[in-house]
Amino acid sequence: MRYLTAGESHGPAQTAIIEGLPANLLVQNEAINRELARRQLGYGRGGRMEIEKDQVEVLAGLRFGRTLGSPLALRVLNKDHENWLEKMAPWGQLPHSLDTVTQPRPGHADLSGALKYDVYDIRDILERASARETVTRVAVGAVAKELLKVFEIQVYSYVQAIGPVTAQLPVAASVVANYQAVETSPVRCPDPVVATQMMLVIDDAKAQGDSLGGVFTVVATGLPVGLGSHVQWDRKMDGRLAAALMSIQAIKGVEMGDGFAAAARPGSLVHDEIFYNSSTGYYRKTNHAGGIEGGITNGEAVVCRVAMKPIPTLYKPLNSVNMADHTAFAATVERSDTCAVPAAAIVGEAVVAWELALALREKFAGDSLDEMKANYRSYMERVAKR
Ligand code: EPS
Repeated sequence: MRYLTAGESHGPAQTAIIEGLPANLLVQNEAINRELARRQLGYGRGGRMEIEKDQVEVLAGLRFGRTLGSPLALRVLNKDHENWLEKMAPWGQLPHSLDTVTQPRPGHADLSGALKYDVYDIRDILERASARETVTRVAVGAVAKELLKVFEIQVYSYVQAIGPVTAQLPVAASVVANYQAVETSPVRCPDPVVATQMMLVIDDAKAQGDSLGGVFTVVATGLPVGLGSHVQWDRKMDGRLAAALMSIQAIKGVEMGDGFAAAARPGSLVHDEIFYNSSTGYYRKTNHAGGIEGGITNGEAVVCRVAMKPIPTLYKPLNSVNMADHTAFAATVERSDTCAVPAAAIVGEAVVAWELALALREKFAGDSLDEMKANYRSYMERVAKR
């Protein structure tokens, strides 16, 4: 199973093609749109989210809400495109040379991209580098979630830190047990007192023309033992999840389970002891490993913690150099998000859902959903007897 996305931030649409889904998977329009709406929420977004009301269109691969086994083609229109018809036209030319972007913003793909792709107008780079692309990742992730749900696998996310404000949260299993508190929080933080502090620092940053990053956690529950493999570097589940999460715009760090904190503790306090119960089989009382040992899921919840840098499009000027004449200037912009950590958490869910669905397809294969389910059942019966 694989997917590709295409789309520029102010172009006509964001598009994706998913290939390799089993036939007969039910995919609800509402399920995808619900995920798209969750991505649009979050305290600290800018003016663009007032314009967009993301809704998916299916162009191929579904009949009457069921997959055909053929490529699934998805499209989400960029409403803002109508304000960019001339500047983002596929044919013709830029109407005013003054519209050429030659001032790279620090922290963006602007400068490196313009040099690498040998383009004069930085817009050729920034349009695709934009986090608008995460719309399609969430749509693809929503389809992956529909597949995971058949196998009772759920994916959650919550925000632990925004800028300097960090919540002291219980273990992931406890947070997802009380998930309503996350879903109703404007910053996806289950502690309402800390959530208020987070909103205050976002307000402060906005007033100062600055931006804020943060830390979010993605949790997947209900996983079978045995997704991913120890046998080859590129099959390790933790490596694949880390790569997927790092591929999200502005992500700078990923931890599995206790991550960096485990490096400071002795092994006796890090490794999860193994127990057995004749009705439920092998289990652990702790989950420091974050659900993955040796690159293989161990049946516990998968827990990934992810660090997002502050968005680099700032109202506050930062020094840069004009590529047209090498003169120094202070970069300023007119529109940006102050903080997009809650939205990034939803994107994190989506890419984790995709990687887990991919690993599930590799393990249980099958051209139809029933064939995949039969493979899953026979494996689970065998595992239960060990
Ligand atoms: C983004 C800049 C902003 C964000 C955008 C990502 O857009 P604009 O330049 O149009 O103001 O709103 O995010 C989205 C459009 C979105 O759907 O998340 C950037 O430069 O990455």
